[in-house]
Amino acid sequence: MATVKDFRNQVTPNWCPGCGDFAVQACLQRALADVGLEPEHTALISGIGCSGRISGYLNVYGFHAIHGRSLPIAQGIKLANRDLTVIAAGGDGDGFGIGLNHFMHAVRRNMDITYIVMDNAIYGLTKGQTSPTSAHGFINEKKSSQPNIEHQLVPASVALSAGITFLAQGMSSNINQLTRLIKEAIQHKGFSLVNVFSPCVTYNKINTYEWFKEKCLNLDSVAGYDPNNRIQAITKVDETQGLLTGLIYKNEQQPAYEDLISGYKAEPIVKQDLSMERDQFELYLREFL
Ligand SMILES: Cc1ncc(C[n+]2csc(CCOP(=O)(O)OP(=O)(O)O)c2C)c(N)n1
Ligand code: SF4
Repeated sequence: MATVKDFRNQVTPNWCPGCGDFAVQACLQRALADVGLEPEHTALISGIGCSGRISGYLNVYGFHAIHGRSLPIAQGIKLANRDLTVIAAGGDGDGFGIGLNHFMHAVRRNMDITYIVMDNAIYGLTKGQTSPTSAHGFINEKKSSQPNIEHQLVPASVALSAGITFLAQGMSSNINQLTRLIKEAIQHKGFSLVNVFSPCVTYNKINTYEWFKEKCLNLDSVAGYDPNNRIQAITKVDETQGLLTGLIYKNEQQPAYEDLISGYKAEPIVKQDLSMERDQFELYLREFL
């Protein structure tokens, strides 16, 4: 059985010292080992951004996609080989800005993949512009003297309104909770989102580790909170403006997209003879052109 070490590769991440994404990588590696996966049965597809580099840092199949497009690629991979555990990952700009449309459709489609967003409320890679999760009034003094005039998007609200079947939020400074949430997300049969408050220590001097710790309500300590209750989930997200961690909502009754397609015979992609397919394709062309 694979250990945490088996999920590491030799590449040294070039994230800034203290970046929250280090913890996400560590928790993901631990979660993959804990659920009993093997590297060759796992694919990690990431978008563009500092966070998007994560697919190069794990010893699993990796695909560093284009900006905002990790989810369509992840869904294609899952449909092509349902034996793979497919994880998509990226930043808040990647997932909730340019990729928001794909996010909402992936949610309502409910394919069995896990999406991990490293939410630092900023565009880190491009040096600190506001992102969809930057608060109204947010200022990055290095970028602009003007406060953000746009209003913030709350990913958890968007996810719930699109019909998500597994919704969790964690923070980089709480690795036990984050590892547990990633494990549960991977084990969930359907689309799961783990939105992680993962501070950018270089460009975001407002939404720091301390800030998230102080502002976020930890659902683990809320007596009587029932993550199976959608109305409770919507209310809690609304009350806290999305500043909460823990398992927010889970619906195990809805079948995953791929289970609704009849007649699929699971066949690992590696066993397919692609040259045969090419020959057949040539014959097809000769016949019809
Ligand atoms: C189509 C396209 N538009 C814009 C960019 C420039 N760009 C690269 S990363 C990025 C945003 C990164 O922010 P986020 O997704 O939040 O990730 P982070 O770097 O904060 O981890 C942008 C706008 C791009 N690479 N491709
Ligand atoms: S710029 Fe920010 S998000 Fe990017 S690696 Fe550095 S700390 Fe992390």
